[in-house]
Amino acid sequence: MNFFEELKWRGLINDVTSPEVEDVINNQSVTFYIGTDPTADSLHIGHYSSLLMAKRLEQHGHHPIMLVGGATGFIGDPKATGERNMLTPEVLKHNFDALHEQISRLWGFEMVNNLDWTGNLSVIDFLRDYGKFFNVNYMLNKETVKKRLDSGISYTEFSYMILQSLDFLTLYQTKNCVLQIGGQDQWGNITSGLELIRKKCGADVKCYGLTMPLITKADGTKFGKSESGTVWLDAKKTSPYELYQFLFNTEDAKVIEYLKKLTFLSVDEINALEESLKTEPHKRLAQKALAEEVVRDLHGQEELDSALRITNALFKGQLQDLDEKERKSAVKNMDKIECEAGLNLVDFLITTKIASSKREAREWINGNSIAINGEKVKDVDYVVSMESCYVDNMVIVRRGKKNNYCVVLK
Ligand code: 383
Repeated sequence: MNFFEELKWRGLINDVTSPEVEDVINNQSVTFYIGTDPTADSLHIGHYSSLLMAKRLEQHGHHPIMLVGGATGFIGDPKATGERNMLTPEVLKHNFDALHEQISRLWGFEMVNNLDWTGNLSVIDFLRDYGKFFNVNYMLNKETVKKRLDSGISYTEFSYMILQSLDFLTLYQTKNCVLQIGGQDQWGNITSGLELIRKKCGADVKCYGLTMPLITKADGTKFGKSESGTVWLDAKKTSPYELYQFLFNTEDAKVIEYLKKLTFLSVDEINALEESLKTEPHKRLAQKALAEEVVRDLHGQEELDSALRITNALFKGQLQDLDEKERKSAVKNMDKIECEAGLNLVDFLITTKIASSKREAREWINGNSIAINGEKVKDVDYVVSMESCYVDNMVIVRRGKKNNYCVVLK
């Protein structure tokens, strides 16, 4: 399998703008770029495979440029669901700085900002030098615009593709950047950039585009949302433990696809995991490998160890072993039950609806199946007070081997 074939095997190629792309990627060394807009102050897991693709190309000898759209962020790439809310300059600056820091820390790519070449462009120059090369009919035929014709699209968002095209042209002219990559939603923007380059620099210019398939869940919906919302790459927004859990819970039907797209595990390693998924699915070795690889890549070995400690502690009920920060992570996504402080254990189990009768509560306690914060409690008169808290004002109750409850004392 050559490099391009491996990318195909990983499911990372949706489309290319010419058959030459395969040779360019396999046998040449070129400068390419990928762009992202500062719509939030962190990338999310949906961006991750695209950035790993840039890393893969870099490892094969190509030079990546990461564009953070300080200009395009003001405009907003049209999305099918409707017009975007405009971000204020302050929010954009905050997001831009955060993304800049995150991307350089995680991948160390060379970075550019399209505000540097569009910030001082006058509207007359924009219309004469670039607008003139865009046929409205051509623009109307692009998927992203077409999808919005019924619901409506502002002139602002309609103009977005001209700005992204101007970026490709500028990077081609100033950095000899000959390839733009992006998700399949970027096809229209990438191809209109190529058109602009040809019109401005000559039809024989060798520039290319490559798109990657969007990652979906087994039911066809967008990948990257958990019960608690978007899965972010920033540990302050999504803890390494939450990320671990999110990936560990991947459906069997999707886990091999995600291993191919989101990790650097080799073809042989992934094939072995696929075999294990077929013959011993209960071991969840593929899910485990996926979660470990991604958490380690993004947050490092120490945070991975900590995520594993939390997972293990909740699984085995050995909660005492966790430190304060781990305890906070562990309880964050548990369902919370509220209860007053100071009840004896039997009344406590009933008020929290963990037990449905006093008899049941006593049976469980006497049968040694109730633990508070990881310690078995056999005394029916045990009082659940503020002193019993595991972290902040929360108590963890465990019944048997499977049920954990997080009770918030008031
Ligand atoms: C801006 C200026 C350029 C080139 C690209 C851009 C951003 C681009 C865009 N990208 C998405 C984003 O910002 O909207 N118009 O969130 C996402 N990307 C990558 C990938 C993806 C795309 O950052 O498909 C998913 O992650 O291309 O939706 O000159």
